[in-house]
Amino acid sequence: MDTVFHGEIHLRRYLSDQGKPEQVLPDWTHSPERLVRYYRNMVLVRQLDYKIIALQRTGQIGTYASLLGSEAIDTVVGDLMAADDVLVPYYRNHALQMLRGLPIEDVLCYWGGDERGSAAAALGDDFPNAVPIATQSLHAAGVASAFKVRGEKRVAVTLCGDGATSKGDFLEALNVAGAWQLPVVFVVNNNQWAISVPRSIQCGAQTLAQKAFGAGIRGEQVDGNDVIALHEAVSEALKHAREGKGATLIEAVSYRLSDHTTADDATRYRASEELKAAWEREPVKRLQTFLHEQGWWDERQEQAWIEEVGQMIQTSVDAYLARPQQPIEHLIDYLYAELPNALEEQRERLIRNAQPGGSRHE
Ligand SMILES: Cc1ncc(C[n+]2csc(CCOP(=O)(O)OP(=O)(O)O)c2C)c(N)n1
Ligand SMILES: [Mg+2]
Repeated sequence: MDTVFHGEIHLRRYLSDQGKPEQVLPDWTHSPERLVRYYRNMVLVRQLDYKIIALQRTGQIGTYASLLGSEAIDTVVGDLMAADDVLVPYYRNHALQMLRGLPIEDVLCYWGGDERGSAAAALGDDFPNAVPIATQSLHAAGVASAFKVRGEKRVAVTLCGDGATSKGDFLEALNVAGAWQLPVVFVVNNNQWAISVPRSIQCGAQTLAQKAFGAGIRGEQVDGNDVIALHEAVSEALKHAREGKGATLIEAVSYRLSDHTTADDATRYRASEELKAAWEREPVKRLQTFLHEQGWWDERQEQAWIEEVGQMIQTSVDAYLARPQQPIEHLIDYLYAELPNALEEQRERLIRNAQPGGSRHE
């Protein structure tokens, strides 16, 4: 019998759980600039995450999906994408959107149920968050098709969760990306949980990266808590796509350190030992330890940075809270370019019935 297909999935990893190099590091890590930038961004978005949860708990923002545990993935992808690439995110990518230029105030608006957060001018050609699982994978394939047809050297980058890879939309997107050699990068944030469903019962495959094989595109696994490994994998995937060689699927193995959202209580279905073990390999501490060993981190700088980002976040929170309430018709205004008649009637009714002075987050 002849072997007609041979495939292997590699796991890319440079830093151990404790932040120690496990193999020869790439040259760019020999100077601090980029690594320190990665670290500072991860500290910023983690501080923001804590703040948003506090806002939700005090009724000042809506249901929120924490980014805790995915700081490294968003930071590296956001840093490496070119300005004119297009990001097609899911609901756990606000750190990445911020790196692409979305002001914190608009991030807060989105989670506060204010449509203006998704319509922000700063998004440029980037898409707003997708909440319907895996639909964004197809949108990204569509964007990449347009780039290909127009002969533009741009890349569509899309992210989704482990659970999303079980959806038909995701597999269809991979398929067309392979069939048409599209300039698209699929990044799967495998945080081990799809709400209360663990990775082990979501799919029979050993890795999610191997789903790339069925579509004829590149696929690899990377330690999603290791910025160096992520940097290498994402750079290669972007380069491959930009050179017209086609798509890549990167499975970034991470862990959801938070509840699914603020509407969830993970203690009801997840063992505390598992969470405790995940905190031992989380991305921020791992990079901090590495930087410390290089002499590129100290406690004094850390405190100064935390204070600086704290003020930055507070200024944005103040601006968000001071924003005039969005008009009620915004519920409908962002749905269609041209409103169908039935919605036009509903819109008018909404305006007629609007209570003056209604509270922001009832
Ligand atoms: C089409 C669709 N079905 C179901 C849901 C409800 N839902 C919201 S999040 C989620 C789990 C997603 O898990 P995963 O893809 O692993 O992403 P994570 O939230 O863990 O980052 C589900 C089923 C939805 N939003 N959209
Ligand atoms: Mg998940």
